[in-house]
Amino acid sequence: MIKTIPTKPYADQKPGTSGLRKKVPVFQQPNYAENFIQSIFDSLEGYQGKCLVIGGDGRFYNREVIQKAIKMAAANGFGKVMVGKGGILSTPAASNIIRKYKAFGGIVLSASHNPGGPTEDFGIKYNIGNGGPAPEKITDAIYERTKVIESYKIADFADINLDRIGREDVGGMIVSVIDPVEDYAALMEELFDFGAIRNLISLGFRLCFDAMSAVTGPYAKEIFEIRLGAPGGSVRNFLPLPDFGGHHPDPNLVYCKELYDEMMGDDAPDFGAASDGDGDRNLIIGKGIYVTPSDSLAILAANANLAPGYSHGIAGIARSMPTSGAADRVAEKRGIGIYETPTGWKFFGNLLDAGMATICGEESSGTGSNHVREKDGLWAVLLWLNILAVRGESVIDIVTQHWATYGRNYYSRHDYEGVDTEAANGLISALREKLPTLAGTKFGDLTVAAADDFAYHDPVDKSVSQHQGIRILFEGGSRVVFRLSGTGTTGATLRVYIERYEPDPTRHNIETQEALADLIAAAQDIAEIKGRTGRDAPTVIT
Ligand code: VG1
Ligand code: CO
Repeated sequence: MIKTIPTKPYADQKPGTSGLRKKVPVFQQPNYAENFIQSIFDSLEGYQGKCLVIGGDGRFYNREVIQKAIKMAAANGFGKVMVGKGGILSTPAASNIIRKYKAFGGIVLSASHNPGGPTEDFGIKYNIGNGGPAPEKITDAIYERTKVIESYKIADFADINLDRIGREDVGGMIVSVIDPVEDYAALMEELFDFGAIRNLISLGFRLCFDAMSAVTGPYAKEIFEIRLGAPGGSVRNFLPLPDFGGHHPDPNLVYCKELYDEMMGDDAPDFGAASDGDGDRNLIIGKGIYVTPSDSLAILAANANLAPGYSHGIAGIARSMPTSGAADRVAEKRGIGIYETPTGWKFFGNLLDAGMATICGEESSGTGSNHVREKDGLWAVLLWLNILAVRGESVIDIVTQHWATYGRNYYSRHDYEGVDTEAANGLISALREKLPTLAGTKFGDLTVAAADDFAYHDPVDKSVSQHQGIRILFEGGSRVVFRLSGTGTTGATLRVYIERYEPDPTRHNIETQEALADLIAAAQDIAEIKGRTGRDAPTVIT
């Protein structure tokens, strides 16, 4: 039986960088999740009888919303739902399932790198048939719909048993509960030389992967310990917990400090890695060296041909605007395309679909390729392992050789989290006002060459996205970028991205913050960070 339930719009359902993210209690308001899900369906056309993929990162409230989404999919006329066992599907695995089984689209329940639990974060994101996050045209339509929604449709049947793999017919719609890991692991075996990696590990190479009590645990156990033969215990915190064990599942140097310290110690394993809440981010640390995500993107792109999935080379590289230009130098040398997009994976979809880019990346620890349409944490780890196995060198050697060949892009991001929203907006608008007068201005020894508010012109669908970050470019190629986060749920987060290019190999061993000190000071001055936010120092430095 299908019920039509009257509802009232909520004014705050605008999707951000990656779907709608709010605190759990916000989602628990009457009809809040239902309104958003119905608005998704109302913004789509042609899904009658088709398949919808549903899964999430296992965080608190995941199962409840999955049950709602299944019943609403049935009421709205989907023919089939594929859902991960236990409600689990990592973001890249969901993308793979959508593509592999030619589903109409998918609903991914995650707040990614944000904490989970009864008072923490939850999120809902819609992915289209190519497996990627819905483009802005669709997310804008969803938002418009949420503002006027009057009712939603839901079918009246008992909850699905999410813990048993199998198929159920629920009043005309098939619900298929699938193994969340199997298809993903098979795809990884196609792309990478598992034999070579297994061999490396059998020769004593030690790897350590921290799943941060989030979604990658079951994937990493299966892939690293079972298929690649890493000793038991190589994968840590492998049990997905609804509150991630109280940790912040963001794989950066602050929240993975323990792993970092271990990797810098005398008895460090050869390779350390971690992923985030929903499995699309990666942290790579070699023995004695942290690999900046922007460098990792460049190194993976430069060496991808060593993995079977990319042995014919790559067509092009795409990076988000705030990501360092390290990848640009690889593209230039190889004579392949390089694309600069706004922050957020949804902007890569068109380039990947058009075959213009093969590898994409963001400074925020996101790297991926055309194998799915999301960034993919374990993919990045496996590509690193494949490269290490073929080259037979250490991470630190590979990175330093890369710098010697291409030069080094010193890079850091400073985040000011939980800043007063008005103060943050004021800071950005003041910067915007200053833009026309900045060129030629001096900050210490630095002279501003150009300054703008980044706008992206999508070369495929010709859409334009404005206001994607304030860029201050200095003479000599250094730059600072300012933007506000679109994934946070408490106040505002100011992100300051700082970059300097250094071609001289004798100057490649400076501590990053020191190498960037004058730019950091200039960023302070230009944006009046302290005066406007009251903050002396960033909350997170990556
Ligand atoms: C952040 C990152 C961005 C990433 C997004 C989603 O967005 O900067 O690069 O694509 O998170 O990542 P923002 O708007 O907060 O800067 V995930 O792993 O949270 O889905
Ligand atoms: Co994520």
